[in-house]
Amino acid sequence: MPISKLSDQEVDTRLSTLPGWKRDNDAIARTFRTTSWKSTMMVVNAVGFLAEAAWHHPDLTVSFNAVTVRLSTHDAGGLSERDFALAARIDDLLDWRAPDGGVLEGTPADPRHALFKS
Ligand code: HBI
Repeated sequence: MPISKLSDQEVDTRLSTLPGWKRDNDAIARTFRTTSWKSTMMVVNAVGFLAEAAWHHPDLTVSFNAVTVRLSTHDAGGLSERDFALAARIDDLLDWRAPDGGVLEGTPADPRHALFKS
C-alpha cells in the first residue's frame, strides 16, 4: 500500500507523543540503554520480531550496552505514519514493567538482573 511522507509539522505533532524519540534528519531515533550484552540482544530480538511482523524495518545500531533504533520509510522518502506506529509499539513493549503487586513479579531487585540502565 502506498504511504505518504509527513510534513515537518505533522512529524513534530507525532513526536510530541513519543518522549524518548528524537528527529534525526529523515528518521526518528531512540536509544535504549541496557545493562549488558544479554539485554542488548533481547532488545534487538524484540524489535526484530515487531519489525518483521509489521513489515517495517528499522536500522539498528548495536553496542555492548545500548541499542539505537532508527525508523524511516524508504518508500515514502522520509517519515510516514508507519514509523510512528512502529515506534509506539516498540515503546509499549520495551517500556513495560511488571506492575507492583501483580501476579508477574518482574526482574528481581538484584542489579545483576536489571535489563535496562536505570
Ligand atoms: N522498512 N523502514 C522501512 N521502510 C520501507 O519503506 C520498507 C520497509 N520494509 C519493507 C518495505 N518497505 C517493503 O514495502 C518494500 O519496499 C520491500
